[in-house]
Amino acid sequence: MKQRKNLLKGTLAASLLFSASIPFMYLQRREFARAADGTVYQGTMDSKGLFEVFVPADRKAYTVCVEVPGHTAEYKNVLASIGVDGEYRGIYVRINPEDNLAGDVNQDQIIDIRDMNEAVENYGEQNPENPNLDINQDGVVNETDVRWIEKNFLSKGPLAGNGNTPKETIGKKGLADFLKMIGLAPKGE
Ligand SMILES: [Ca+2]
Ligand SMILES: [Ca+2]
Repeated sequence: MKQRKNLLKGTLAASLLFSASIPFMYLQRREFARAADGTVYQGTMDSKGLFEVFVPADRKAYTVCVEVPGHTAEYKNVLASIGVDGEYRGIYVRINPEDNLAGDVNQDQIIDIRDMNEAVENYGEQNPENPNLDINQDGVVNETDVRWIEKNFLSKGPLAGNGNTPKETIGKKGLADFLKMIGLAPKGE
């Protein structure tokens, strides 16, 4: 008997074209579909960021997730319908290019002063223990990474809980104070 499968397809957030310093094929990331029972189906991605995940052709709902270190996660719920007899049925899952926001160092799905704090504490570190610190994946915690936190400062990813509010300061220290600690000035100053 032929295995019937649905093909879920999507394009990786275009914003990653700018936040990653390396080609897609070398990018650390994970694309997968999760069924309601927790079963995970790994996907594949081509060099242009087009990804595919095959899931069984049934009436279950699947959550398609794209995770990239240092970025907020993106997901889409898909109700996969039964495929045509013996044939693959393609469903396009579109991922909003504005999502997978760069700058989420501590992976709480928001970008705030806590991410900046951790980046400043580990500034200049090579191949950091927390891979989320190296947002552009060039092997070092550097200005490029810090600028992404600055650019998306106080943004929330789609998986951030309602009670998860971005923090603007730690004590009395804000973005400019943390930038100053590593010899940088805020953009536009
Ligand atoms: Ca965060
Ligand atoms: Ca970096």
